[in-house]
Amino acid sequence: MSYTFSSNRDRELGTHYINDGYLIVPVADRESFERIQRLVADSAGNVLGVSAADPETFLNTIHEKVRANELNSFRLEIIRRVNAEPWLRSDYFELARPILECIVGNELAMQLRVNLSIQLPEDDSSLLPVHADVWSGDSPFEAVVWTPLVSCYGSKAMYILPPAADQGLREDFPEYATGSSEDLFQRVKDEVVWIEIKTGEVLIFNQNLPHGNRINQESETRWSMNCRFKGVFTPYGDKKLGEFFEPITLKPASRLGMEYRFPQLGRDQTE
Ligand SMILES: O=C(O)CCC(=O)C(=O)O
Ligand SMILES: [Fe+2]
Repeated sequence: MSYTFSSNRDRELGTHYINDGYLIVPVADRESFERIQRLVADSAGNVLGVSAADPETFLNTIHEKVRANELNSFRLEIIRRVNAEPWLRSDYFELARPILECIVGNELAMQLRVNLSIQLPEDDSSLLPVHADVWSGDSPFEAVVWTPLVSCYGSKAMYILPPAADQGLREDFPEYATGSSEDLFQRVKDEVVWIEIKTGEVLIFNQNLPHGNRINQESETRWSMNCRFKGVFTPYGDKKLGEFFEPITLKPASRLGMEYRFPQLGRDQTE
């Protein structure tokens, strides 16, 4: 008989995460989700000088109020405002705490700023071409928690290349490494999985796999937030502890270990 140290459920979720590259689960804390969705909608409303009655309808129809050429400064201003709320990051963490503990660990580092994406219908000016975060300096130990503030389907969503297809791409990679990201997308477009996800759910994905988005051809605007998490003691890429990540759930034994200094030997003993 072989022994195991994790529950059946953790092993099952872990296998899905490894084989599919992502998991979609209900938010662990519905109130936190509603607070965050409301904060983003109210911040957007304040920037525009209008009131956001029903947050989801307001966000879905923001293209009636914001033009593509104003979108990036609008988005950055909302990011600034929502990240100024002291509770934002702890509420964001609560959306995904159990799945993070299952997939990443229970001593976690969290990105200092939660990001926001807005994809207006038919707008080609704010797309994220196919990429893996790890290609541009993220640590391969990071996972992304991606939260839709409106339901996402079709081209309103993001896509990810599953691990099996990523393996195939690796064999052809030298051909594409110097080409355009559009060539790379054409190579994988029939193999990517479009993530269909509703409000009240959260996506956790492996950012080592190629992913991105295309022009949103649906009639609603996409709003999603994303934030990276990793085990505090796993290796860091360009995004360092203190500058980009902050420990959020250090345990007492780790605190003691990090602070520990051996007692100094007396002068006469060292000479
Ligand atoms: O939201 C998207 O479409 C892509 C997000 C992304 O690339 C990321 O969170 O790393
Ligand atoms: Fe990414």
